[in-house]
Amino acid sequence: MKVVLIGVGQAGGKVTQALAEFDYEMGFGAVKSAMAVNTAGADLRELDIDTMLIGQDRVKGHGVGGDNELGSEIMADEAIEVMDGLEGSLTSEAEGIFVVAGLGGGTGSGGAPVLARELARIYDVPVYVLGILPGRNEGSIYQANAGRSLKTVTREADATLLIDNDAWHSAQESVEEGFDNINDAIAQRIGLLLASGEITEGVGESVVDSSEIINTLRPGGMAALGYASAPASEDAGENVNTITSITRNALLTGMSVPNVVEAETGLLVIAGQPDRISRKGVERARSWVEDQTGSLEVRGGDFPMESDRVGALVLLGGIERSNRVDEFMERAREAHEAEQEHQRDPAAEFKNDKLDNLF
Ligand SMILES: Nc1nc2c(ncn2[C@@H]2O[C@H](COP(=O)(O)OP(=O)(O)O)[C@@H](O)[C@H]2O)c(=O)[nH]1
Ligand SMILES: [Mg+2]
Repeated sequence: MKVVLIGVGQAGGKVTQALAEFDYEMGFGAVKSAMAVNTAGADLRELDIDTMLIGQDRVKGHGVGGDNELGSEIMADEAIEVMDGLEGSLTSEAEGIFVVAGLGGGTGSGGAPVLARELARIYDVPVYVLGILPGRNEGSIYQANAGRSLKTVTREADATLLIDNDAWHSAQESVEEGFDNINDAIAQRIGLLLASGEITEGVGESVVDSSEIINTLRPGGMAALGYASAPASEDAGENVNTITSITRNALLTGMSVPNVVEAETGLLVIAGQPDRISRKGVERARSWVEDQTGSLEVRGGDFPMESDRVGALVLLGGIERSNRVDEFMERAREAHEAEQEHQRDPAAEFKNDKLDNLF
């Protein structure tokens, strides 16, 4: 699937760059262009893709802190300039636009929904948001920001592909230490998904094409991606169980949003050497995904590539009703309420021993 990427904010820019680099290094050619937009000049200077500084008149290149309302105001004022900056890259070739952002901060959190809305007004191709959710250990302001942003972004984007920062980092490292590794994992997995719709060599009927990705994201709302891989035998007949077990791992332990069980749609992509991919394994794996998610619309396809491993990518569309998303929204709501309470309850400040005696 040929895409244009626009990163908004710090996480957005870094993940966009990681995706563009992975696509380029692998020679896939799915990423047609990549640009990063930010209110913080310092964050942009760390990138080597095209960049655009916005909000200079208001924050003078210093960023918006965690103020996502300011982030959204600035984007509303300058979305036209941002889109002008993209003009050359949004050729007739692009099949979709991905706005990439961390939803817990300020610039990306506030800016991504506004930019998605403006892009959707102008372009016919679908506008998706690749949204990063803060991990459990991030502060309550991040949770509250992300909750608010998630609501808006799912309304404005054609679909929002979510990645929980707790999902794809190894247990040994903290989220902060692990950002580069998480970004690499995101780049590889999303990168493979996009590339899977691009392979035309050695095509069999079973090869994935872009429209299957688009159709899987068609329900809108929230989407998630899972991945797992394992060594493959040279004999396809011996890989039946390998394919079913990597599919199970992708869905049960490898999802970008953990514990998603129900989905409206699914796409199962099996990546590997064509003569190692067992048709029987693929069919079994696909009907298992249908059973597991309750979806009656699970597509399937191969992604032929040179490797002695096989990989399973599971894209799920319309995941609103998952426990993990509910849990996140609950966390965000609590954080938001705590913040409100803090702001509007001056009485809380009088609750100390000295004053108790006065009443
Ligand atoms: N996966 C990932 N998350 C990040 C990275 N940098 C920041 N984040 C997370 O993204 C959210 C927003 O932070 P940031 O992008 O710095 O905010 P912004 O620059 O104001 O949009 C927070 O929840 C961060 O924890 C990164 O490089 N990778
Ligand atoms: Mg930051």
